[in-house]
Amino acid sequence: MTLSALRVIAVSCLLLGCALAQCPSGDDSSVQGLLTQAISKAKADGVLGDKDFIWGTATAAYQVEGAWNEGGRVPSLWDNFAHEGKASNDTGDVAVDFYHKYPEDIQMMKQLNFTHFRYSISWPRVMNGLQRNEEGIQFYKDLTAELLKNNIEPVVTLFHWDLPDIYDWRNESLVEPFGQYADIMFEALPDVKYWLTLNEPWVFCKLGYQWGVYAPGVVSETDFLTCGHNALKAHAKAYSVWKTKYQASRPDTKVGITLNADWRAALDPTNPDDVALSSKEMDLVLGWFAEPVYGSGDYPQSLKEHFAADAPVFTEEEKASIKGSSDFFGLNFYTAIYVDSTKPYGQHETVHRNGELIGEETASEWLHIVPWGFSTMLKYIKNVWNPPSIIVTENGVSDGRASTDKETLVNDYGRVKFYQDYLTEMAKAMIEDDVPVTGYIAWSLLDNFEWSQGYAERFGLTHVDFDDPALPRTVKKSGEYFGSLIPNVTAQVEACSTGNDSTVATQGGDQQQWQDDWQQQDGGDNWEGGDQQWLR
Ligand code: GBH
Repeated sequence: MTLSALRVIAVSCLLLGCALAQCPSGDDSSVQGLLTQAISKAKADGVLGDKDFIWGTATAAYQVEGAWNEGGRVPSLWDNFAHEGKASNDTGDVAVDFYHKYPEDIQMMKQLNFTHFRYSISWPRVMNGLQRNEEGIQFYKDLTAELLKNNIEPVVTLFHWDLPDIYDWRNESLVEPFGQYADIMFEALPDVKYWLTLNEPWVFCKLGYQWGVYAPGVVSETDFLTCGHNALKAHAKAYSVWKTKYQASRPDTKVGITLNADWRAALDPTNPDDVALSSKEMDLVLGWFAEPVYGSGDYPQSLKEHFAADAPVFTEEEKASIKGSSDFFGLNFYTAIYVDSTKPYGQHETVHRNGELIGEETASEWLHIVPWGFSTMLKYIKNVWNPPSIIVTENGVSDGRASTDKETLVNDYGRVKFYQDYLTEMAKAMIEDDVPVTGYIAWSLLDNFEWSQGYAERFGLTHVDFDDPALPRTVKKSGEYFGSLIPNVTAQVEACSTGNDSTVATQGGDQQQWQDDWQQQDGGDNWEGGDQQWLR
């Protein structure tokens, strides 16, 4: 390094704070060090191809857009459900007004150094029945153009639960219209490199058509199976439209589906019945959709046996169209639960083992912090389906119940620790078990409409003040954390591949610095297992 280069570094370090980006040694166990090793390995193994690792944040149309009756948008099932007071008496009518504020939000993503942004298209905004709504289509063209102008790549979901209210997932007649809708959007957005057809069919089918806690609020013993069946057909339809009309001219673009599941762990790993039941539960949750798409083209055997005569049946032609209909494995991962076979079926899930919680509580009743569940899930997916790549399309944690004070919510060191611990597990699965993760997308960019919980649970990397009609955004500590992590890891990966160390000016340091900050803030509280009540 020349003397003048050293001077530049010294000066910028004084002004901005800096880190010397070096290729970490194999025993560097910091989050940055592990991520660098993991991503460097994915590069060397050819898993990433000629692409860089995806670092993104996510939102979904109904949770952020608002403008529910503007620009020719027609009602969705969620508008109706919320207007009936079924979402904790909140609605997405205004949400966080992303419809009008997206240019400002894109500047924020850019400032936080994200390379990708996952958004969803509101079907009822772009189509009124089978009619195109040009104003709605234009909105997504503008949004996409603004992202690209700022060097942020869109990852676009076609369906994140806001079904036009003329449709019903129990009726196969929506499969064709979904294909037409997909066709219109593929055509309208030629620069999009990543498409997701459906977000979490398990959730919108089970919660919408069995338990009735999500729109359309149907309570039934079997309708969720019909929903899932049509969801798989609709997904396959969109994928086949893609393949026949667009794939040849856009060879660089990938299309897939994204699935969720909580990891199911045997309550007593030495009890074969607990082990067998947890594996069956994985089939019923993740295998229900993953086995048709990434495996045999058909439902898992255990699902067919479990539902017997109620299990829907695919034709051979349908199986052939569903099998292989996703270019990558999209995974939304949050938490884990235990399975206790000594309890009656249906009451066999528990979060306690010997009186101890599986993980720390959060503002969401269902979400306990279980970092080891993440690596376990990633390894499971690799072992069972061996996909060419896995994109983590959502991962995040909620607060907002224990405190509603803005200062407290913005200083979300508990969320910083959540991300550090989950990212550590992801990196380890990539390094030690060759799990081919090619991207990680945090849920969510913004505090937003959390479905049946309304605005009470906050998942954002940025705070939204819902009491101020202007809905101002404030970056939280967790947002800042990504803002420094992403360029640091990217520079280190670069240093590993070229053998040249480089210096990057950063806003913050590695894990130790965040721990020190938190301890100062919290009056010397303990980073590991301290009093984190305020996180909830
Ligand atoms: C994601 O689902 C969604 O894609 C996203 O829109 C959402 O904001 C995010 O999670 C955070 O929740 O208590 O029985 O009603 C994650 C999986 C499964 C989590 C259903 C919430 C509710 C269970 N979701 N679960 S229940």
